[in-house]
Amino acid sequence: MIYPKIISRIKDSSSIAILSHVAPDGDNIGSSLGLYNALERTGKNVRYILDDEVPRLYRFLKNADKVERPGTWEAFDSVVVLDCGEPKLLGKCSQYLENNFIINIDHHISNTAYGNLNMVDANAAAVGEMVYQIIKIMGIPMDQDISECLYTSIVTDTGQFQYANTTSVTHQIAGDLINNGVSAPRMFEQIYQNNSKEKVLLMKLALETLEFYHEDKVACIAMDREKLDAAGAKPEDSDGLVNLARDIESVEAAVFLKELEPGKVKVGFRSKRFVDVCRVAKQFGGGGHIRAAGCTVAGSVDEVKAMVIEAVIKEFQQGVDTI
Ligand SMILES: [Mn+2]
Repeated sequence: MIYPKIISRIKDSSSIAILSHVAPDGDNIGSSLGLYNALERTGKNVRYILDDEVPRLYRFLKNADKVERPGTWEAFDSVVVLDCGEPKLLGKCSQYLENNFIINIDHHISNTAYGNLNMVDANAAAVGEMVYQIIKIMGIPMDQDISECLYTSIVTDTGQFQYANTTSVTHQIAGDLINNGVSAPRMFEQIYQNNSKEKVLLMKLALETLEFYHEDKVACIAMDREKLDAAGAKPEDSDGLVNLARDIESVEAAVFLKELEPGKVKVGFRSKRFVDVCRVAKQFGGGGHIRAAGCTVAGSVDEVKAMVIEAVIKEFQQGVDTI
């Protein structure tokens, strides 16, 4: 059990930096701001440093405007890294891992245990669940602001409570957060009924690229720079597009390709019941979860597509039905 060591280290630290990965998602922002708000209430000198912008959908969370961009290296009593499988995903914030005490709190099965203290629980639905436990054990009151942050973390990383990572504990925590002031309908409206026009246009262009493989069990969406630019979309607007391919009756595994720049393609994988997409992503230097993973691959969109689709189809022979 690593919790007690982490809790005493946090208690003994007066200056604390919270870091998480670039291309931030709801779990990353929600768990980081949840911990930030909790530690701020205890009077600690806490900073949340992120090498990216807070996506528009999450800016309603308390103190989202306090998120700082990385500058030059600084010393902290502790650096808490949340929801981040490996240091390279921190972008310029990886510099703060040098000569600082690192507390690594994560739920990615591919986590490389790069911290001085590591709390990696691949069964946690979201890092927000782990931060919830830490805040509870520290005895910090779970107010509405903290609760909204943690609820955002949990509702986004469970796909609105639909994935197999959602346990009775997940629902119990969500229930407690509602008891502490979260309005679930308000959160859903804020996060899921709030798409920009550009994002919906991007969905339309994405569906034009939809292709099927392996007797329609694999579906793929591929966005080159031309399409991404035509929609006028922000980088975060492609979050969730992979679900358009996954949520098709015949499909077990979905692949989403996004051209970051010529010769560099970001790939997202999702599966439903038996294909281990984390194993696929690892073959290309990435990682993640069994049902949701990603990697960044060198090559043209068409070259990368051919490679990753072949790898996904091979993985079908290994799969064991888990539902
Ligand atoms: Mn997460």
